[in-house]
Amino acid sequence: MKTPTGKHAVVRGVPDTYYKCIRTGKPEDVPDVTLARRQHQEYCRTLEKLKLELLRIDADDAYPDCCFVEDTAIIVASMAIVTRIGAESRVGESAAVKELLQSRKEIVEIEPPGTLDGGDVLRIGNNIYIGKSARTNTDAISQVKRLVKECGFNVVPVRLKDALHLKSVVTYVGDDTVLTLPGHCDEKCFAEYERIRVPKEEAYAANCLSVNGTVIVSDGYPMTKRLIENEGFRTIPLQMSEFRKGDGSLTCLSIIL
Ligand code: CIR
Repeated sequence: MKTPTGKHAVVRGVPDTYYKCIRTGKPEDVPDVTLARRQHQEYCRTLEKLKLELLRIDADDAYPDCCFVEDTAIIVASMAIVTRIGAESRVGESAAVKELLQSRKEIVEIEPPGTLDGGDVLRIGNNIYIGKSARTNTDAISQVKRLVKECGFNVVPVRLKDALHLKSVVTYVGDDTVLTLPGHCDEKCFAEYERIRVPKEEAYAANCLSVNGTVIVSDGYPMTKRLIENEGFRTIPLQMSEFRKGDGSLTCLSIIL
């Protein structure tokens, strides 16, 4: 299978309240909203350079985490599965995304007691890997299984250890190759793919965004960048410091259609 492709990317602005986002880092590492906006702008520009048309949603100050739009919906064929995010302060973020997607996709929704964050969902061809995390529960995974069965997709639950989301520790690079941070999930789930292992000291680099023939990587992780390039992929590094402070990364900032 070749690298993932897309025509559109849903992105959502960084709210004034972003400094209050959910985060687990050092208390003093408060995200700088102005710098986060600059980094977000560069992210958007890069997606456009990669031939994605942006579908923009305004930031909402009521939701400090709303720029992490990936968590609000997953796209499977003609369907948009609107999630129920597993963090209470974020549940309302999905409404604006649902409104935007309804003219393009058939909308279905995760129902309570299911909770699911898009960051836990990794699609590779017909396989949909879903992390069982503190945010995503087995009820939601069963709902996704039922919803996608008819379209021929196979759902694989993946138990996680010490990771916010599945895509914090495993992402798809393309050409049947995954980027993994060892020790955080059962790697046997991904045995059918080539694996690029991220060195422990570059853990944050395990989240990359591969689209339209290029792999966007976080800047400042030279070993991982080199490992990806050695496999023949073209990379573009982006500064992500302010999203890292908010426990988010490259895939979190868009939904690719
Ligand atoms: C959160 O804890 O929900 C946000 N601060 C970070 C979400 C990152 N999203 C993602 O990895 N898909």
